[in-house]
Amino acid sequence: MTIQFPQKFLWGGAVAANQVEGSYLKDGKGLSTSDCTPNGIFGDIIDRSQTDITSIKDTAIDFYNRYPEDIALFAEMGFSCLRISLAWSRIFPNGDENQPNEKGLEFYDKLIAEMAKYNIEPMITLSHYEMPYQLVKQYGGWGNRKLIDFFTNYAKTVFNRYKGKVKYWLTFNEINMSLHEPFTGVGLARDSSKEQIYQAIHHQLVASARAVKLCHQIMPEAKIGNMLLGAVAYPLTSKPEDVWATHLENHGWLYFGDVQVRGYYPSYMTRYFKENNITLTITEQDREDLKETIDFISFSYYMSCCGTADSSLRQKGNILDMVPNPHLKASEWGWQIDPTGIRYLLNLLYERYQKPLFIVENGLGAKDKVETDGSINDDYRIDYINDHLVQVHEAIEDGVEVLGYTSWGPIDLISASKAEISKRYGFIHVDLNEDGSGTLNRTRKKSFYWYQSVIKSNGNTL
Ligand code: BGP
Repeated sequence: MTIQFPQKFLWGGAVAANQVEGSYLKDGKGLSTSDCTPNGIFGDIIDRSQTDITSIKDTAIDFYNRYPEDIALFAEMGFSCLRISLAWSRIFPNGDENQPNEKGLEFYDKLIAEMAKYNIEPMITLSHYEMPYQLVKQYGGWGNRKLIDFFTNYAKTVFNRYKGKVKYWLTFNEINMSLHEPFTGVGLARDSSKEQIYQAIHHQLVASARAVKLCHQIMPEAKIGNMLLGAVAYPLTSKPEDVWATHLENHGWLYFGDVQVRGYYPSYMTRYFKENNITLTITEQDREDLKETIDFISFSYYMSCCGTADSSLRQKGNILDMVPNPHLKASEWGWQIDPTGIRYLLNLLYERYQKPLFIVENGLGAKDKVETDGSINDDYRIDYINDHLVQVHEAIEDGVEVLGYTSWGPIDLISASKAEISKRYGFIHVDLNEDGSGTLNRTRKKSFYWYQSVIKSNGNTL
């Protein structure tokens, strides 16, 4: 079949502030929760205001200073969209100020203007795995209802600043991840009770809905979506108990989408809360706020997993605990490779919600070998993305409305889970080693030219 993506399909890449920017205290930026997990989101939580240590994230790939060169390289690949995130702690260093840090905003003014030079549509995530650390220390993170107002004030500030310049917005990155990593997700201690975590998530869902409302009021022409970790599970066997366990497993992440698209908690969650003695404080105003729903759904997809009634089969995955699929191969990091899964997920979400979808993360983390002539022949990365994009096209043929595709880490960046640089996703190589040494020079990998031709042909060279 000749492959052609829709005319206005957006092609590009996605990065997150704390994984690329560096300059972690520059120009008035406050400490963020990400700064306090120097070894990645599953590593130790360290109060950096008290302890003098360093992290590879402090400099990261120095995007804060090198963004003009990087945006030019993205433009050379033909990007029509770039997903970035704002570091909330650059704009509100402590999170609870009334007035923003002008210097922090100026950085994003320049970054957005740079994208505009090349007609690259920015997509902005308001909170990607970080928040001002002071909000955790002083208020107890999202466990405190006050965070709804702080977040709303932050959202309002940036919506007013970037109206007319930024059309695509996302509220919280992988909002369902909080169930697995509560510190990074909602600023809670890892040993928090289920009730505390669900309450904090509730506050975040309300804050998200309030941001959606503000976005609609301030920028009626813009579109705002949620962001889910697309952790789709297949039944491990056809045993009815495994099929049902899988159904429940999928509810564990779909409920976020259900609240954000439908505007209320689904009945299966009411039952789950009741059966697990979880009592949430949900006010009438919260219920009203939740009714403001998103315009599109975005998600990350790296792998699928299996559901089973036998919980002893669970293994520690990288981001999630999961049951591996015996029919799939895995990456060097144990992430199982399943291109069909993205077609399945796109169809599942579209049938469930009938809302446009945006794939905002997908890609292969791998170790790259730099040849003596400096070239990097990353055929494995090309194969991974090629096979996934073919399935995205299949889903479009199935009738799913897909707005665009931003591959994760189009330039090598610091990994979220373990703060490594050797787990590389980029089409662009960054000369940086695990010990922080390296020139930070950027070079084009083989996949750079491959993705460039895919974009130029609108998918025809897949
Ligand atoms: C997603 C996060 C990203 C990103 C990606 C890959 O869960 O939204 O921030 O890093 O996963 O994960 P990792 O960096 O651990 O390979």
